[in-house]
Amino acid sequence: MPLFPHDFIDFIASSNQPLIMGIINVTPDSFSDGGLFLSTRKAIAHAKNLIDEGADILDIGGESTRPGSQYVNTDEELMRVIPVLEALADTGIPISIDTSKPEVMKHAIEAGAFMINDVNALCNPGALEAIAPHRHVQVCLMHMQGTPQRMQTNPQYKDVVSEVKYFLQQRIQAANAAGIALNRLVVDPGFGFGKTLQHNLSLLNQLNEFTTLGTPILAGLSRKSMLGAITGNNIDQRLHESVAAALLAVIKGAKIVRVHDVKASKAALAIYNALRDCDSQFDQ
Ligand code: 9MG
Repeated sequence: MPLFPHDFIDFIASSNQPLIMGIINVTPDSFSDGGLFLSTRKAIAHAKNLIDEGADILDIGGESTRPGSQYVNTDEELMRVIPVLEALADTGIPISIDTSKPEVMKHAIEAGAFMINDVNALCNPGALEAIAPHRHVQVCLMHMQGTPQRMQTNPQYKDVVSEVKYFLQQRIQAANAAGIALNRLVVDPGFGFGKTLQHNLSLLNQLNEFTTLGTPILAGLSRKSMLGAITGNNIDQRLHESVAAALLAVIKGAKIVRVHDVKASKAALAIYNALRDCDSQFDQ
């Protein structure tokens, strides 16, 4: 059933099941064989496929944030994401836009985005102000050390869990001070964003530490190099480890998992849901 804008915050808060966010990249990285028109059509077709597979939310991104990726200017990013967002508006599925640029945030919200997924945690000048007036819009504040271009060059922490948590706490406070209420926020420790394998594992293992921040937790582990570092599999062969990681993130407290492989993740989480429901019946 289509959601009305003001229902989205309730939808996230009240869902007693983990939610699956399907990833849609509208970037030349993923569409190396054609121009923007072809990329747009492929992205829309891919999005419809993920909806059929059971995605609860779609996250559309026009600028790659992979380690070493290059900056995309505002006009180019808008040309990539807005047509895809508009084409999906009548599907009723809540759309998140993965961007750190205030101008893209504003246009995306006007075009019907329910959520902004900012890997820069609204740190860019003007980002807090772009979001604050739109009271139906949810925001994901993600932690990153450094920038995508250089973040994997020797990341350092004394205590990764406390430092990431402290950063997210500060960003929650900044958002609240700008008029963005706590119920509009989601936090994400940013797996792979300026972190070694050991840092990522500590964050996953202690993900439930982040529940005390008072917001839902989003986790994105799908196909990431930390998984390949453990199994030795290439990026296009990381289905099994991605599903395992999504399931573990949920067990450790994630409410939303950001994934490429919706169908497989959905099946794994169905087992989790069945077990959790059986326990709650048992408890009564
Ligand atoms: C855009 N993007 C890539 N990886 C991500 C992750 O782990 N979390 C969030 N929120 N966004 C991500």
